[in-house]
Amino acid sequence: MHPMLNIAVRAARNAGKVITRSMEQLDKVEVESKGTNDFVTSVDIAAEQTIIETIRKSYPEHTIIGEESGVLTGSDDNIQWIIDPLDGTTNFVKGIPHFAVSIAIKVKGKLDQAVVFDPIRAELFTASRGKGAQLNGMRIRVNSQKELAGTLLATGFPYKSKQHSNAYMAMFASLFQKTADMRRAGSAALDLAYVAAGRVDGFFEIGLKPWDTAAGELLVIEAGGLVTDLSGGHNHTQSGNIVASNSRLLKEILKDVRPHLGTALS
Ligand code: 2AM
Ligand code: CA
Repeated sequence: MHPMLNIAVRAARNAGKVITRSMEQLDKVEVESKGTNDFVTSVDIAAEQTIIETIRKSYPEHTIIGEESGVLTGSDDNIQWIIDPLDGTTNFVKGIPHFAVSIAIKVKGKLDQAVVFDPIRAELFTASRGKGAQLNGMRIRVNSQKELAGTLLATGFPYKSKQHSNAYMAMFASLFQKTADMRRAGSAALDLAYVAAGRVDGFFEIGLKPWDTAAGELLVIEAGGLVTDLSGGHNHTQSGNIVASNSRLLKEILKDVRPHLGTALS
């Protein structure tokens, strides 16, 4: 295993312990509102702190971008760790056991290593640039489904950007007519990991942040899939609007998404 991936896995497992321990005493977890429909808990902060400490022990010079801490610039800005300590915070707060720790490493702006860890199921998704993607050490691949008929797509609702509700619902309605069914499980990092593992055939969502998707994106690419924005371009990290699937099915998904983009989305 790549030495940086090794540390990322250690950091994710350490954060996982913080999260599962707190889950047993959910009544003691402090929940604060960061903004409309946006929560942060004492656990998000503690888990992020654990990850940062684990990284800093081995790589004090690297830059770290965390959902809760923002940018911690190191002396070597060529290597950036992009971390979401608890993806699926709403699930966690409600006691729904579906969330993950997401850690990605970019080298000179390119995704290089990725970990998505589901501490409840002890499922560790990993990817290294050019070396494929794994679930608990076993190679995973995206599905090869070519048409929407019979597919299961994962998605998330734009709950923090409700101005896009109508456009989103129109995309959803159009896709729903053609697919077998949809899943809205509440963790974008796990949705992408599930695309990589072939558990779902594709994923689309509006208004995500870089730490929600960075690790999942490398998982999907290394599992043989493709990640684009809603127009089929490569602006998804900036826009937060994302589609992931195998390349054939992704084109089919875009056909139902594009007519509803309007001017504000891409
Ligand atoms: P979080 O739990 O870390 O906030 C739910 O749809 C998933 O999307 C979660 O992964 C959640 O991450 C993430 N998410 C973050 N911002 C979002 C937004 N503006 N709209 C929808 N989902 C968002
Ligand atoms: Ca997140």
